[in-house]
Amino acid sequence: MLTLCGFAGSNYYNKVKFALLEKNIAFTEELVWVGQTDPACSPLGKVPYIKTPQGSLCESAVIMEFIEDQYPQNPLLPRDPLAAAKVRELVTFLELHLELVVRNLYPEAFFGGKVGDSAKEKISAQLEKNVAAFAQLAQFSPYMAGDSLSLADCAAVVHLPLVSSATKIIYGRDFLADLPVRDYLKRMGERPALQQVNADRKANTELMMARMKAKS
Ligand SMILES: N[C@@H](CCC(=O)N[C@@H](CS)C(=O)NCC(=O)O)C(=O)O
Repeated sequence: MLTLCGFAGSNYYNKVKFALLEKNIAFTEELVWVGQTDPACSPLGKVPYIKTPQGSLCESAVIMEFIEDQYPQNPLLPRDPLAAAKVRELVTFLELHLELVVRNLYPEAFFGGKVGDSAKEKISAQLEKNVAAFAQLAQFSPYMAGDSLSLADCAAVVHLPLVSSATKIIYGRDFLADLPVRDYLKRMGERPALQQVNADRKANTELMMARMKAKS
């Protein structure tokens, strides 16, 4: 049996969890907060990581590829190599060019910290450019990479809401407003797997905030 380790407030944790649920793979969850990770499983102390009877794995993109290879049912990658690479291309844009950029705003957007004005300007310019590039690749028809659910949707459903909410909070404008993201997320929100992920995320986020408050 596979164990998913981390916490349900984490977007990268939820990407893996959504894939496991959609693929109907049996798994258990182990609640591990940042600071409590097992260094043998996650040398950088990040979540998620997984434990399998054969060994552990960290880095969500690597975990997703392993899951696809190990459990071929309900595939999240097309068989055609170029189509599969187009899915990975979208995941790279979602993570490297959107989420990792907008992540620099989280301290102020969500955790009561402060981000400097010059950093905000830099992030805004970078996001502007990266969102326009992402818009050229994303299909929303009805899924991120076309007519079937893929790894790109697993990434999109967890990262896009953060891009929208962080930019709205910091700049007063949703940088994804011109893309059909709201309709897409509404459609995806009809899936039981995403309903479960989101319900668990809300409960865990409250727990995380209470923990942070108790520590400060
Ligand atoms: N590249 C990593 C990113 C994971 C990540 O950033 N996780 C966050 C939680 S959402 C974390 O563990 N942060 C703690 C840290 O970076 O020390 C992945 O895809 O798994």
